[in-house]
Amino acid sequence: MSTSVLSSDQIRTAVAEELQAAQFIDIHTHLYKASLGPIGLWGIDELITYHYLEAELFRFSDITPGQYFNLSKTAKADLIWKTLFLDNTPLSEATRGVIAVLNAFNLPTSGDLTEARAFFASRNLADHTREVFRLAGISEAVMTNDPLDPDPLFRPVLRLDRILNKWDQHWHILQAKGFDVHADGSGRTMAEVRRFLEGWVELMNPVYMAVSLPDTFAYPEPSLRVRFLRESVLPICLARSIPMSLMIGVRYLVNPELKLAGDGVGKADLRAVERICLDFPENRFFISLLSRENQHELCVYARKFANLLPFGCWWFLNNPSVVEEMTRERLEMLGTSFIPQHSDARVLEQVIYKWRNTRRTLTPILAASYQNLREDGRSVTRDDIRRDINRLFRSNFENFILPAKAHVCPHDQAL
Ligand code: FIX
Ligand code: ZN
Repeated sequence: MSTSVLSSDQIRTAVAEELQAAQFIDIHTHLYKASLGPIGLWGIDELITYHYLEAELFRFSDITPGQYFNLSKTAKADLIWKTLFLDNTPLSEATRGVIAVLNAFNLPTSGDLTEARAFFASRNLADHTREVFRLAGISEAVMTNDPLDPDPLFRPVLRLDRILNKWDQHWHILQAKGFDVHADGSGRTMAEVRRFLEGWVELMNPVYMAVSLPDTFAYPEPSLRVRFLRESVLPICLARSIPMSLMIGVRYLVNPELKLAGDGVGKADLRAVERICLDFPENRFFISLLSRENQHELCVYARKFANLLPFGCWWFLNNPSVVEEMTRERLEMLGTSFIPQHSDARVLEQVIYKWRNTRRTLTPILAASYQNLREDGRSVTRDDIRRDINRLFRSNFENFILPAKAHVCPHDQAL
């Protein structure tokens, strides 16, 4: 316990120390645990060929996407390394992140990749994963898909993009599995999709369900997507007390040639969020929006609907200049009742720089909030700061999913 009142010039140091000491929950990643086999991405070649860096490569190099995507993984990494890290200064968020990972393992940040490749090749993935989580200051990561057996470092999420966004390309898979479903949603399709999802909920025990939605997402609307949400997905979420994560604002493949790097962003009409929260007041919604222009109104909606929990600075927003603006307006309008960040890491070691950047960016923002409070007449203690950071990066999430899962997170046991 530390009830001693902090002086003005002690606040920032206390915030930095408490952020550093806290173990965060990373609520949205594309990581996979080691025991799932070679589907998880890790190591220097995956770090350097991250789709954020592929997008940046094409701005500095005259190689075409067609030529690039025909290269081997090693050749792609060598080209990106030379172009973005040697021939130019790695000043972008994504390039600096690779430098931060190399530095975290005392690896050279210039020259070629020989030593880095040898280092990562020498690592045992399960041990490496624990070391990476320790360096990142996270106790657990929530995966976007799948695991079928419990692993305290990783929590599963049931991802619904193929059902909700690409039913026309996937309905036959369910039919082949014996579900009485139809391309046009007729007959028993809604009930059968519910049965399919209930089976996966039973198997996976997901902490929440999730879907990425386009900037044009509308609700209500006479679409199969909305029928699936209303008749199949949200009733299960309610029955099983599982939150639903809606990540809205993607313009998919604005440049198809760039493949995973080809998605863009669009401002969404948040009346869809308003109506869903109204129509399903017992359901709980994690909401993350991709457009910077939607962020302030998301804070307003979060003040109207307690079943709406804003989370993260997603994707193109995960840059200090935008994270600062979003976090400040969230604190001003929501206090600590939101989740500031998730990593969205696709490559294991990215959590090291993504969470270091979050701590670095949030320190002055949180410190300024406490300074203002102190100047307005209420003293601030280190206990206040510790409690608030725990709420922002752990208990807001745990409480939102808690009714679904009696989860004793590994953080409460010595790792
Ligand atoms: O839909 C998602 O989960 C997005 O985060 C990804 O599709 C996106 O490519 C990404 O990894 C952004 O950081
Ligand atoms: Zn993601």
